[in-house]
Amino acid sequence: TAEVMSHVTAHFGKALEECREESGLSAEVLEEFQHFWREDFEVVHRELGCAIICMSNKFSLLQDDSRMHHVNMHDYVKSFPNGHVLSEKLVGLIHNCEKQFDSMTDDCERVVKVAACFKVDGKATGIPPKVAMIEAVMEKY
Ligand code: BOM
Repeated sequence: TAEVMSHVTAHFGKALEECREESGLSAEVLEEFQHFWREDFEVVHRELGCAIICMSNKFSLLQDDSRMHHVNMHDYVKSFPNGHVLSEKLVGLIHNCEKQFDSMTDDCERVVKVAACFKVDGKATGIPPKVAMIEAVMEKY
């Protein structure tokens, strides 16, 4: 599933540049989206949450309340090679994280918490791709 996740990340990450201005996420914090998965990258900046919302909206992955759109996320992940082996697991992981931070009213702050939770919980299920795996598939998207 790290292999599948490398495709999802490569594709999703292409939307970062379109979202940089409106999210205010500086290149000093995160230069390329695939570095999200680096062990030493801390998922803490509010601007990263704003960027993830903006990027997700490019692919209709969120509902109006900035929570995950389960059906669209499932279909999005399934659209990648072997995506069906990851789609349900990913939706479950993200939803479980959303529930933990549901009381947060600032959408950007909440989404960066959900993303950090997803990164931690994903480790237990072998989801995190190596940056080199993502780079290997970048050219496909
Ligand atoms: O409640 C908000 C839901 C936000 C969903 C996105 C969380 C994970 C984003 C961080 C990692 C992304 C890597 C690939 C794209 C997955 C959709």
